[in-house]
Amino acid sequence: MSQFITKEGVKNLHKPGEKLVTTHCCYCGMQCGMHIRVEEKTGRIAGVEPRYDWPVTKGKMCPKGVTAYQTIEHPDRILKPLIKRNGQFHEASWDEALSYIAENFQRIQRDYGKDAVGVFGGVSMTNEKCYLVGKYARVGLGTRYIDYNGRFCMSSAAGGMLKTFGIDRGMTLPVPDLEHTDCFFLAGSNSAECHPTSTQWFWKAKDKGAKLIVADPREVPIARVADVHLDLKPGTDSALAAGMIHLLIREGYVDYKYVEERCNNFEELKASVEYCTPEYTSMITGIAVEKLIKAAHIFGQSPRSVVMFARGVEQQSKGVENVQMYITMSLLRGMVGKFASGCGTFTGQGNGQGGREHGQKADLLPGYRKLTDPEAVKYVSSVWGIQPEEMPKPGVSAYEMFDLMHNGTIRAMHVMCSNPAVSAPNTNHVWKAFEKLDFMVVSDFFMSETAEFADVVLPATSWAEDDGTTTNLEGRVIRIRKVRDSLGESKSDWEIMQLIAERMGKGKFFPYKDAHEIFEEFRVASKGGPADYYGVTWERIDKEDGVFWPCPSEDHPGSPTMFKERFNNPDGKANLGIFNWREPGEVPTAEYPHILTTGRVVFHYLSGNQTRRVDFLMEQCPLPYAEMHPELAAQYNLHNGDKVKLVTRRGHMELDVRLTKTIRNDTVFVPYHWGKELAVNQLTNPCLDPISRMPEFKVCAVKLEKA
Ligand SMILES: Nc1nc2c(c(=O)[nH]1)N[C@H]1C(S)=C(S)[C@@H](COP(=O)(O)OP(=O)(O)OC[C@H]3O[C@@H](n4cnc5c(=O)[nH]c(N)nc54)[C@H](O)[C@@H]3O)O[C@H]1N2
Ligand SMILES: Nc1nc2c(c(=O)[nH]1)N[C@H]1C(S)=C(S)[C@@H](COP(=O)(O)OP(=O)(O)OC[C@H]3O[C@@H](n4cnc5c(=O)[nH]c(N)nc54)[C@H](O)[C@@H]3O)O[C@H]1N2
Ligand code: SF4
Ligand SMILES: [Mo]
Repeated sequence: MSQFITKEGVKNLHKPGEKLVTTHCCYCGMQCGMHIRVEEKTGRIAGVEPRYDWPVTKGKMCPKGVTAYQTIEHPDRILKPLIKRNGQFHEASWDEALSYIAENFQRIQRDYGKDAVGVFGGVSMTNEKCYLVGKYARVGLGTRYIDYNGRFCMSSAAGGMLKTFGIDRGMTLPVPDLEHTDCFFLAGSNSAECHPTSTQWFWKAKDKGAKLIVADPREVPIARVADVHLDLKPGTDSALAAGMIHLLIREGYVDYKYVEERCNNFEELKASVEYCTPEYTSMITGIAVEKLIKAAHIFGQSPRSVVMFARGVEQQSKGVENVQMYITMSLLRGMVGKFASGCGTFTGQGNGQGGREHGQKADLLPGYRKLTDPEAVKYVSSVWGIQPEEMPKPGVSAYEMFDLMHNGTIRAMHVMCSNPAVSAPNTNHVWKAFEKLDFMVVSDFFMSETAEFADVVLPATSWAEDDGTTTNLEGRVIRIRKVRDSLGESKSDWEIMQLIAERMGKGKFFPYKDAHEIFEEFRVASKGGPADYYGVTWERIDKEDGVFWPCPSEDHPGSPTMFKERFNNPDGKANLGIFNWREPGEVPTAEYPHILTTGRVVFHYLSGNQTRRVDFLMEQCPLPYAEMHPELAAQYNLHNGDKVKLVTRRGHMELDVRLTKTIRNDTVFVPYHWGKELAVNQLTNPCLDPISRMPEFKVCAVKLEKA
């Protein structure tokens, strides 16, 4: 098979006897366009080809994306329901598994009330499935306790956007516009490893002279070509942004007309950053004064700038404040709502944007409606065919659900599309919570560290075995296509929820024949809400290369650029942040003298349950490690490859030392894609942001010992 380049660009070719199914990668929020090659005779998957005509990713893919197809027909796929008896899983029929689940859910709800059963969802699922998770919990099971893995991912970005703009849409501009940007300020984003195909836009802009500023405790790959690398101490982002804002004001870079017309709080902001001189900022953040000044001049002088941030900034106990302060930098320059300018978050999971808008969150209903708003409850109840009084009240956030499992409030769980035994903070607490449950169900296509705790494991289909939509990092709703029939007896997540709801006596609320029917209901459920998808249809998505929400009607063009005229707050203005320095939940002490931060590598995805099964990726990165500066290592006489014991107030583990000069000498970085004794979340701090309830994955105090 080959590709060839014509005058119009690269063409995809396929072999005789194969068809190409057009879809998107299952992993990150870039949602790279791809074709999957399918053998026509057998229906089996033969490989993948990037999609050159997809406007966001233009034929680029990363090592995870080009091998993702290998997980679909992987021999480890769970093909039949599994029931645990005497500590061992045994294959069972669907009928047996469903009866067993319904019996137990009903018994527990009879004895302890409806809320004793909880639901934990995930946003690797399509919009159709994510929408149904909310309805399944609230109507199918009648419980208030539902939350999802996006709480650990996008919740602080959401909180910061809502506070500032009055709406939470990941980027204020479409990705292809980035080519025309003059300056990028990237904070807490390892984009070259985590959103690899985004870098083509930075390169294109850089070729035309754009400047790049990167704020990260590590000199991540993208920082190596930056004009300024702001190597801040983890947990000091709001102070860095305040220092930049101080300089923007002092050096005369504020667009006063824009601020006057479109923003609130300028005087309070100004007063709050008055003392944030470069010297003060340097003292808090550890960044050299000259670098701060250089960055402010570059940013302040750029006619079109974009501020982008990611989990480095957001996964902190002041994630919301950090986000608001970084957005404020963009607002002071008058950038938001203008061409090739503005700000955004790098959405994490494939459907991290869409999956957070339609009711998986403890306090949200479809269309980003609030469960505390009686009008919203009335509307969604009418779409669902229930009485408003029947709608459960808001529950608690993801990590707080584990506390409720400990104290016996939650006695049964259905976890789907998430592996919190690896990915939740303070896993020792999480593992004990799962052990305490009376009954636990997991839907996954692979056995996972979480599924091992379950009483029943249900075989879900993979991303390539059903139709649907996701919403990418831009807010563009796109089509995921069925590539092959369900493997073994696996069923789509929506069908699994529908079948359980039926057994719970709620079948009439779940009448769907396919994902499209769910989409049609969900359009109506979102109608009139802040995340309005009513005007999006599957046909339009195909015709228009995706549709950007908000899109309230079929003749509405969608909203690629947000806030051209007004923001979504009642007065139409944006709320600038007001600086109020506070420390992270843990700071280094004599006993725990260093900082631990965690994150990702290019070769693995999240809990690793998918990528740890791909040989090529495992060859590149088989194990986690402790990345540290040679100066820090020298204090403990540690060398490359030595074993180091990391100890925090919550746990300890041993890891190989990896020395590099690209990290601060007070910080240790560990990737989190492995489970059990290799899970760095044994160490992380579950200290939560007061607004977003995001745990502080990015900062805690750690002690090192030579093992
Ligand atoms: N290869 C790969 N790609 C992925 C994923 C994956 O697992 N693997 N996951 C996807 C998902 S769900 C997500 S959420 C995204 C995450 O994408 P990113 O947020 O880019 O990834 P992280 O590695 O979590 O963190 C980014 C950076 O934050 C830095 N950092 C740590 N502490 C601080 C701090 O206090 N301040 C600042 N400014 N920076 C800090 C770290 O050094 C790290 O380089 O990636 C998506 N893409
Ligand atoms: N220390 C530390 N911890 C972190 C982070 C960090 O930076 N540092 N980042 C956090 C972030 S940003 C995130 S997003 C979370 C993610 O953490 P998780 O939610 O645990 O992420 P995944 O590994 O994607 O887990 C998804 C599980 O569902 C399965 N799965 C995938 N697709 C589907 C599907 O369509 N249906 C079903 N039923 N199953 C499916 C996979 O096999 C896998 O077992 O981790 C968080 N944890
Ligand atoms: S950049 Fe993200 S969406 Fe694209 S191939 Fe890699 S993991 Fe998949
Ligand atoms: Mo994420």
